[in-house]
Amino acid sequence: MSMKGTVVYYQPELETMPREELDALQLERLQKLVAYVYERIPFYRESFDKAGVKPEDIKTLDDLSKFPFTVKQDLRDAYPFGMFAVPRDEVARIHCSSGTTGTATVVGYTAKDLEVWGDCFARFLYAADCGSDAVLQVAYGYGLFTGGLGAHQGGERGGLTVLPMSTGNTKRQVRLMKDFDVDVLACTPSYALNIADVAIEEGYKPAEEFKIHAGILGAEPCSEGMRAEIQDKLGIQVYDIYGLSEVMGPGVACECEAQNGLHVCEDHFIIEIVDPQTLEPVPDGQWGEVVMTTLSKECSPLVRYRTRDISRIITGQCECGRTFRRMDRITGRTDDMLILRGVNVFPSQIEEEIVSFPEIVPQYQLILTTKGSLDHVELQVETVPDFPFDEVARLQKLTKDLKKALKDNLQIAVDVKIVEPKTIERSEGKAKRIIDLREGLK
Ligand code: DLL
Repeated sequence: MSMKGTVVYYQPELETMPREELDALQLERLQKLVAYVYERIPFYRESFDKAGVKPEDIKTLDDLSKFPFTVKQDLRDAYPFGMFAVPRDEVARIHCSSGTTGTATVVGYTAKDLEVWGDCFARFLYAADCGSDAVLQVAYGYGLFTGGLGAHQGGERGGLTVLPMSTGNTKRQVRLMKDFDVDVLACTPSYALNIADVAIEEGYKPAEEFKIHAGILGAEPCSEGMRAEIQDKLGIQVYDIYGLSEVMGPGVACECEAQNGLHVCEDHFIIEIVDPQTLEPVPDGQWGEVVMTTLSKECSPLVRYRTRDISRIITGQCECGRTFRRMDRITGRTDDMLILRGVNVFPSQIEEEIVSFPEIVPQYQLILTTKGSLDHVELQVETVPDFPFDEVARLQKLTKDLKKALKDNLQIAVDVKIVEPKTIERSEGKAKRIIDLREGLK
């Protein structure tokens, strides 16, 4: 189905606001925000005082770069409610990060914060040609993770019919997708592929038989090849959606019908891209670390939060007419970047190579171990179900070709192990691509 020519706005007065007005709105909100956090959150008072900056120093949007960053550890140090700017009785909901890599980070929302969050998500449901008559299947996890409830309230706010599936029970996801004439699916790309595969295994032809036309898929990197595979199998357009719990949850930025970069909801967030080494802002178009400032959050506002995600600003006006600037798809996180014999590589780049082989499915894991004093990487990939696995010569050739592609295109030398279909565990949420068994890192 082609989306060409379809432009649907949910809040047109904001989404297509002339740039000068948007800049003025951002400046006004930023001045208020900086004064608000200085007054209400001891961490910001101390951090601004230490850096020798005062809220009054924000005279233009560029002045933001004089202010200190906030990092994840600052949120951990404030556990549980030290970063809340409102009293507890004004907190309508609390979400947390999983805490698997340390103390959980806690994020609170006032009733107004939840409304804004819903609006941000709803904008992109409309951009994906889903109006109030659409059925939204939410297959992100519900709970402390922001995916499920974030998509849910976006659907409710936009007036859609919401199907709160959460993750798992994949056969049932498929059945209800068909029986309830679902129009749009919200889940991670890896789970969308899993759902598509199960639908096909169950004997359906979802691309032809299902009504669904859109997927709002995010929470993890997804290569263009993987996107194409999901689009083909389900017969949908896939829109990439970005967000993180600390900053709000899903809906900070999302693709429009042009599928060329993710529009940042700039009425509620300021995006900066900084060089991860020097921490200086880089020019538009240059890759670096995404830094986010919230403009309207009441409970958990953030100034210059270092996300660790790598992206860049896409320059120029989008053909859809939205004036919000676009960020490119996230290639990875600074902390997920592998350095293999001096070559920097993100798992998503490896995924791009894998999906170019028709004999291999986009399921893979990178197993990191220690061999002597060196890190060793084994890439495990799986063949398509009808690959003749017992034909040793074909298997050897495939292994060799994949190794060569990785060497030629990414300049990396890794061991490749091709495993039988269905060996690699399927994802229902964020896919686990890296298994780190290196000594000292457990
Ligand atoms: O993943 C929020 C979310 C839910 C976004 C549903 C989109 C859809 P966290 O669990 O805090 O929040 O993880 C945030 O996930 O810093 C990125 O590294 C990664 N991430 C999120 N969206 C994308 C995306 C949610 N579209 C972390 N592409 C972020 C690549 C993404 N990575």
